[in-house]
Amino acid sequence: MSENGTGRPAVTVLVAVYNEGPVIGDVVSGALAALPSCEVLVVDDGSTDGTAAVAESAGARVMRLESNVGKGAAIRRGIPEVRGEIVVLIDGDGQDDPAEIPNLLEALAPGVDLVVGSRFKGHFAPGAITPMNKGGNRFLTSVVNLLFATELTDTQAGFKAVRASTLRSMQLSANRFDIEVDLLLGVLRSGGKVIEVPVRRAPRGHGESRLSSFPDGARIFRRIVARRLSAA
Ligand SMILES: Nc1nc2c(ncn2[C@@H]2O[C@H](COP(=O)(O)OP(=O)(O)O)[C@@H](O)[C@H]2O)c(=O)[nH]1
Ligand SMILES: [Mg+2]
Repeated sequence: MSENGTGRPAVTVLVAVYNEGPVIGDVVSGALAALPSCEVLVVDDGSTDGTAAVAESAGARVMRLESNVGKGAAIRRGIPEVRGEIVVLIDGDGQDDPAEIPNLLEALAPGVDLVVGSRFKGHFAPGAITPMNKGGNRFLTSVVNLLFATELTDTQAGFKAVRASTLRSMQLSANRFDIEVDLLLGVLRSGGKVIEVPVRRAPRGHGESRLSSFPDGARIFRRIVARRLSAA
């Protein structure tokens, strides 16, 4: 997908990161290799390990937040700044493969409002997720399917494609990892169509997941139930 004649990129790849210095460069350059005309916007959430400088030298536009606000809050801060008409959300820790970005974009056909990269339809490489988090994801996905009459396989995936206009029309409020269901259920609640495409999930190349199974799982569960009640 190329520029759209306005000098603006058609696609913005939006990456919210915290302390991913050793790998963010590969994510940015991988996105630019997969889609040379895209803009990569990195929201650096108060990192202390040089993430912002690495992202910038790999070709990203970097928005720096003074202090750590959480993944959801960082994505929400980035949304007004995206210049593309389509936004690809991808994790900045190297677990998602930027080479798969074109697959997500291709699936964002007319009539489709949100494309989710499903690791359950695709593949988790060994060590890509803990058994606890995998079980938690399956449970939370069953709750969504039950409450929203969907047949989804992966409600916690961060790899997504969505139009900027859709993002801007939603009232997102999640600060942490509950941003994934905030966005997904926001689209479903407004009658939008969500489809999943298979993606591969790699293990983390450095550091550890910042998702805490119980507090974050409980926060996500509460948000799903609250969304269902407010939709009723
Ligand atoms: N902006 C921001 N991003 C974060 C924060 N914590 C994690 N992330 C990013 O969110 C993505 C997924 O985080 P991670 O801890 O690996 O969770 P997991 O992949 O679900 O186990 C990565 O790109 C992280 O850099 C945070 O506090 N703020
Ligand atoms: Mg991760």
